[in-house]
Amino acid sequence: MSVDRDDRFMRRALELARRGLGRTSPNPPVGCLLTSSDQIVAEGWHREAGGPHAEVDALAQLSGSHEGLTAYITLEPCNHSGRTGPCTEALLEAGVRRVVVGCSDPNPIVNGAGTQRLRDAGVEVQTGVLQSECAALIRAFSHWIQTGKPLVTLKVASSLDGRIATRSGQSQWVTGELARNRVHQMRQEADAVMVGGATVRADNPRLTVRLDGVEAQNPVRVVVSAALDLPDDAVILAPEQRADTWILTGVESPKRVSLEALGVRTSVVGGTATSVDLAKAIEALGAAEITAVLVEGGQHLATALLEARLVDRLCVFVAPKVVGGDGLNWAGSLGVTSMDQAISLTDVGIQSHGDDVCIEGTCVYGNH
Ligand code: AOF
Ligand code: ZN
Repeated sequence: MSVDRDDRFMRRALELARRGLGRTSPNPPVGCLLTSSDQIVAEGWHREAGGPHAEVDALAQLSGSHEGLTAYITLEPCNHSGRTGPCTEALLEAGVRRVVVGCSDPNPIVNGAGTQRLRDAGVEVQTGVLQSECAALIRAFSHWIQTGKPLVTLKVASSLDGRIATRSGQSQWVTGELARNRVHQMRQEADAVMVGGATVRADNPRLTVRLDGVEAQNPVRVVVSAALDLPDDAVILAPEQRADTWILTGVESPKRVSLEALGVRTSVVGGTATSVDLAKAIEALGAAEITAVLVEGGQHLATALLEARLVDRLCVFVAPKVVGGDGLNWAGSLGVTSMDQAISLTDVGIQSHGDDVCIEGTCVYGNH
């Protein structure tokens, strides 16, 4: 049994799974390939919720009969009937003899039952191959299925000295084109992009995905606004065929009627006339089967989310520029008076995008 071979095939299954990133919610992206005598004979991936799972997609590509099939799957196969039937049965019926799994399914109704079913049927099952890569790919799904809330990633584009704009609010552009392309990819992989009303007023962002050569799948554009005082000509309020806008506010307001008349969804999630209860806002997104939220600022929303400990992942793009003390900081006061109260990151990854650097990781909140 070759570890190299299993890693190599699982790496390919991961590539297949990535094709579904940002398109499968509330299901996880999953890839599957089938081999016979160490030759790939079929490949599949999960394309959208309600559609065939990766295993069934791969089995549908099989032609002719093959001896001793092995399946490489990034996620433990399901053993339940949901929108589709159990993958374990489909694999058994096709005569698969060996199953190599990346990570287990955190869905409480699967969670080990899939691999157990296969073992009980006499299939050789190997688990944990490229486990951390496979688990990282479904990070948002894992979070949502276990908590009911979306994974919240705060993205910041900042200068070396932590500034996101000049004093007048001018922010185009802090980072370079390659970093901005990466942000478009992050939007593509998210179910929702979230900003505060202040960012809509200051930047008038489109919040859509613009990537060369990629058919964009736009996330829902979520605006958190207590006052609902968004300019009538804001781009995100204009009808846009391929991107929905959803405005979350704190209390009932007559302004909702005119916003809804523009074709925009609005919801009262709780809070006051001057501030939206962000924990409730995040819960509302989770209830709408949004598993991954990308927060794109600005300072007010970022600070409020950090204060409420609602940011799960932080992703800071740092440009080699110094704006100085006149510029706007990306985080306002968090009441930190000693270092053990600071927010730190674990599981840190660092990538370069041209001259910019991206530092990302999982937030660990300090002793407060
Ligand atoms: C797999 N292969 O490709 C995926 C799985 O409602 P359903 O039938 O689509 O089932 C959704 C659940 O199935 C989802 O919550 C997760 O536990 C699992 N996803 N399982 O065997 C796949 N996408
Ligand atoms: Zn399945």
